[in-house]
Amino acid sequence: MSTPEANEAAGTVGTLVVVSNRLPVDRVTGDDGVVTWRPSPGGLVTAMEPVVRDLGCVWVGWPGNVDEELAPFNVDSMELRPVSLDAQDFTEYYEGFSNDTIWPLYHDVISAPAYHREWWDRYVAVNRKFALAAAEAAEPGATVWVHDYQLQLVPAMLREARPDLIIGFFLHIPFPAAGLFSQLPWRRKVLEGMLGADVIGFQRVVDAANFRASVRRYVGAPSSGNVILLPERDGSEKRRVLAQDFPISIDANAFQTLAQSAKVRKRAREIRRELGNPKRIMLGVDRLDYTKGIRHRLKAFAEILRDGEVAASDITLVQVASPSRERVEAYRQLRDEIEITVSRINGDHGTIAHSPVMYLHQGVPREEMAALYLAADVLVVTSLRDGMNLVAKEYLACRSDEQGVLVLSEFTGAADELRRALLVNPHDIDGLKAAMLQALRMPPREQRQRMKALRKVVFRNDVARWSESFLRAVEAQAAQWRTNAAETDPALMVNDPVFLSPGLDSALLRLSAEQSILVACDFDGTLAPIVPRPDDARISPRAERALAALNEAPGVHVALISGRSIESLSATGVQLDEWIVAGSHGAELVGLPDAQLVTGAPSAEERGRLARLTEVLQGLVALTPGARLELKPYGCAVHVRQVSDSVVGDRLLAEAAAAVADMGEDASQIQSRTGKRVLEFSVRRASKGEVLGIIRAELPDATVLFVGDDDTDEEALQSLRPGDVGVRVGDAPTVAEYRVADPEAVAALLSRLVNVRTGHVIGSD
Ligand code: GDG
Repeated sequence: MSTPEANEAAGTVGTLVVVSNRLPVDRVTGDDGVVTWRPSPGGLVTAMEPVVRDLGCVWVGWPGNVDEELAPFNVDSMELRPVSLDAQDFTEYYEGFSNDTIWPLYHDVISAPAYHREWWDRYVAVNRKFALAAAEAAEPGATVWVHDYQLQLVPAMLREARPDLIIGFFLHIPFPAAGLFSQLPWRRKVLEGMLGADVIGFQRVVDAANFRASVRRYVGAPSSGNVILLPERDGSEKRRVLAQDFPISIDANAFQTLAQSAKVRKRAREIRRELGNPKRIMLGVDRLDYTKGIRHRLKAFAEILRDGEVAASDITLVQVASPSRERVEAYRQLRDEIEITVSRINGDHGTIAHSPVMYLHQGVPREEMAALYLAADVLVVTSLRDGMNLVAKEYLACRSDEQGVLVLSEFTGAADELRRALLVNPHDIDGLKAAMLQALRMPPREQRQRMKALRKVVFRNDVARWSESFLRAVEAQAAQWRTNAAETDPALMVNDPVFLSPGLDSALLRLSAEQSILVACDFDGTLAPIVPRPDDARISPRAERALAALNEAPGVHVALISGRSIESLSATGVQLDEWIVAGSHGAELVGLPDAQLVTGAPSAEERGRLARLTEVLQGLVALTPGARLELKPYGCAVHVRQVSDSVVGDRLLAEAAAAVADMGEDASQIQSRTGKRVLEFSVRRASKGEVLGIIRAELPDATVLFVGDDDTDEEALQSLRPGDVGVRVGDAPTVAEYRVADPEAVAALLSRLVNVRTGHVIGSD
């Protein structure tokens, strides 16, 4: 059971209740007839297991056999509450409406969805059964986390039965575009069912956006950023629902540890040997499902062999296809087609000693999976549509040797994060063949570079972070609901003392719905109010909290781009560890996701020039009381803010400029920049615009918000592209489209972005 401490850490009240179609366990009957339960395979279970292991929970679900009434029982830290389904429930609710209506419809109608009214009726009835079981299991005020497409009506039913509960709903599969969703005869009822939740989580930004668009169209509820405002209906209160992406992940450390164990490593070597030591092993692991693109993969593989690009004797494609939904017609047909294709490939290209495709229509134990991941030179994921695809992430987590190549369909949720994989459109068989060949021939060095970057993503966004951010969002949303904040229009939701112009506010709303966002801010005068002594500058606490919340949000990166050196930024006490930080106007750069680009120390030539520059300026500055020379890794800055007579200060700046211009050959290599009461010289050419370009090259899909107050920020503002949002602080001339008055307004702006992106409120200090 959950401990109060653990629940408090997750922000939940009482014991967490998880509701999913299947209980996360399979029955095992021993030779002696004794029944035990073991965790079952599958995406949802793999993802939730580590969460539940740490927190404990009550789990409501179907145990897997029809017509069976079971009393609640415990497995490890879970109290399992079985929901019983009869044969007709199974046929109509599970195989029918869930897997033959919703599943194909939500996966872009790869297979035609069937619409039957009796299936729908049964879906409603079974959803009610689950809702009642959850209502019975939940303590007062508890958090209930409902999962997936089989239970879309449960949130509203549960809210009706137990208005005291806090409800989260997570959809593991894609949510289709409004044009497709509109086919569903019960579309409004399904939307209203999901809207019973306080937070609705999706895998991708586009899924959440599709959902909000359908809600707008069929429920008539507008949204502001990620927040949907439900109208009053039948005397019910106005409510706000957060519909946002929370990309799921895996317990990366657990997979890594498993793959590093001596037993699994030995087994990986054995697998290679048992396959006859082929030069290359390619692996596919999927539930046998038409969404996974297994046919496309086999077709491309067969053509590679046919074309003689790879000798059949040099390669084995291991295809694990775990049995799934075997009574649904589309799945039966698929199995037949795949098995015919596999035999054909082996018949055409195999020998007595070697079959190029090793096909396993069976579930394999987790250890064996890890060994397969380790043995595989290439993992191929060719889904035609996939909510996330955990297999891709598991492969990466296992490869601590930094070898192996991931070929990944761009139609998976995972492709949004795993940009350094070889991304493919599986419908384009020539493109897929080319990517497979590139993967098979990739030099170890490039494998390492890509694998390193990809593993960083998986380890950073692991499943603990996923569940934590989801549960935190549910809690935050419910807290506001309880304090009646729901009475307020979302556009005015944060009762902020600072007023943002309507134009800027809509730009933030638009930005908040982008897939990937880079929030880049200058420091002094933007995040930190200008103070007489630069050493005393401090980031405004509200801005810092807002940036931390943005950095935590999926798909958002935070960068600080300052004229200060990184050392001097650190000395102000701002926490830089988690952010991308460009110091000295971009001459220094750390924290990029790829971690390749960290600027090196100054060269000998730069050091010599810097010494000469410092000497010239020190002499001048010493003569003017109040003036200060700031030493930086790549230059120095003459500050005159504290020179009491501004004429004297200006004169010093002019003299400094003239003295540097007189430095002979060095002069042409020194870059100067004018700031607010400061003149800065640098021996390495850099600019905020250039460094913003370097950062965004690493985050090619990101839409940028840049905020700065200084003339040096104009270079960055000038480099913005259509769709980006540029904000200048203060009233100096600017190319930026928007303005705010001061750092307090910047903090309000960032808080607004947090609010519309995540639903969290960052109050004013
Ligand atoms: C749904 C969404 C989303 C599979 N065969 C065996 C086995 N597995 C494990 C894999 C992986 C999981 O099952 C499959 O997860 P996927 O994400 O690849 O796909 P779905 O089952 O379709 O899952 C999907 C997911 O939910 C989570 O939200 O990513 O998009 O469709 O963990 O390792 N595990 C073992 N033996 C097998 O034979 N031990």
